[in-house]
Amino acid sequence: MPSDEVVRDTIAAIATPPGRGGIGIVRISGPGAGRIARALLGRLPAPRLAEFARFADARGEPIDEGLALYFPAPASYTGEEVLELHGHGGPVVMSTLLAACLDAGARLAEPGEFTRRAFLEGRLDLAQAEAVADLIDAASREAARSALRSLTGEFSAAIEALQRKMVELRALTEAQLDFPEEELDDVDRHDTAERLRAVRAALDEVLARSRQGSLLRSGVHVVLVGRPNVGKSSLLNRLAGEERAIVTPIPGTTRDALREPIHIEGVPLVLVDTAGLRESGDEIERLGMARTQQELGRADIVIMVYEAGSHERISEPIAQSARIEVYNKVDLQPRFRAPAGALAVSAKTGQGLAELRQAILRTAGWSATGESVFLARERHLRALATASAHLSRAAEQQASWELFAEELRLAHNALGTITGEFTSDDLLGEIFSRFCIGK
Ligand SMILES: Nc1nc2c(ncn2[C@@H]2O[C@H](COP(=O)(O)OP(=O)(O)OP(=O)(O)O)[C@@H](O)[C@H]2O)c(=O)[nH]1
Ligand SMILES: [Mg+2]
Repeated sequence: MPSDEVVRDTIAAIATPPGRGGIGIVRISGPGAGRIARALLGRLPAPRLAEFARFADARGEPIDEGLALYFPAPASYTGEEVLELHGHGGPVVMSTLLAACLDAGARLAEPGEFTRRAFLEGRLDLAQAEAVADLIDAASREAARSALRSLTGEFSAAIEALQRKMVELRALTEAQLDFPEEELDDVDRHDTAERLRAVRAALDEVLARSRQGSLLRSGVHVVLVGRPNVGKSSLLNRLAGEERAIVTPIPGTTRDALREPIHIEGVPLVLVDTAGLRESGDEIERLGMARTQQELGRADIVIMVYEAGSHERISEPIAQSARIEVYNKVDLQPRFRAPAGALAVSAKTGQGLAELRQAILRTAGWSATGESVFLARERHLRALATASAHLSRAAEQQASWELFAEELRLAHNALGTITGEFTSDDLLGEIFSRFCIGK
């Protein structure tokens, strides 16, 4: 993306999290960074060398001492002149240091503004900029690994490879536009059809890897439901590996929905324990059951828990989310066989729990193929799906080169929104406003 021609102001923000820490960093970016260095440190530090310095305000009052790092443009995070002041990470020190930068001519950065500038300066494409936020927000090791892959450009490279194939195909078809239809021979048609097939297959593969990766971002909602006392809370505790929910032999123990974030093989899930469903019960229990219904509305996966050997079923209609049927307490019914498609488990002994974990992952759409996945966002999935729809329309348009080329162009543009080649200011605003200040 080309840099916009406006002269930018100089921004400053505390880049480290609020609170107390050994080190706190104030980051400054923009054409005035050098001037601010002179104002606070009395000199311009040597480029890219950590220098010990005293930080003082405009009246010469000392604020702190620490390291100063100066990056001349364009070799910096934002591509602009950048100054980092590493002081002691106390809230008072940091806000005084920041105030001194503002006095010296900087303005407070908006959320995500450093990364937005990096994007505008062409240091990162849009998918990489998003990966910065995803890496910081990663909820599991697996999510962090995938975010890092996007940050280093692996996802963008896959998108660009698809775009290149589309451009080749467009060039080929647009050359045909100059000839009357009847002069085209079948060889050309066959060749384009073959190439289109290859692009579609490659796009489908990227889409599959992205769908998988999107699971690492979103955190799948898994809701445990069943009649009272079947062992829902016990199963939650088992899956969480901790005694989170209260378990008693009294039916109706769980009154309120309890959410517990867990990981299975690095995939983040939110496990929700609910109040058991039954007709009777006091007012609290009825309110609890109303919450159960709410949770069901939000569920990606519902785990229906039954007691092995019991014929009690849930009478309430359950939302049409993907479901897993589980028969618990099989330790009490050693001869019990679960019906086809259902699992026999014991929260007490742990029997069947590994299978349950695998079933949850499978139902969520996760397949451990060993193939690296892309930590895609909803926005990316939509763009890929749009591109895929245009390609399938192109496949139907082979009688008309104009329409065929047009569908290819639209598919190419849809992919361009991922890396930010074609994006509106509104979209940029929306993406970067979700960052924290200082990123
Ligand atoms: N033997 C055996 N007992 C179990 C098993 N799972 C749960 N229990 C017992 O069954 C009783 C009910 O367990 P809970 O986990 O509280 O059941 P719940 O479905 O959450 O019940 P409510 O919150 O009342 O809806 C407790 O006494 C548990 O110890 C199991 O796998 N085997
Ligand atoms: Mg319970």
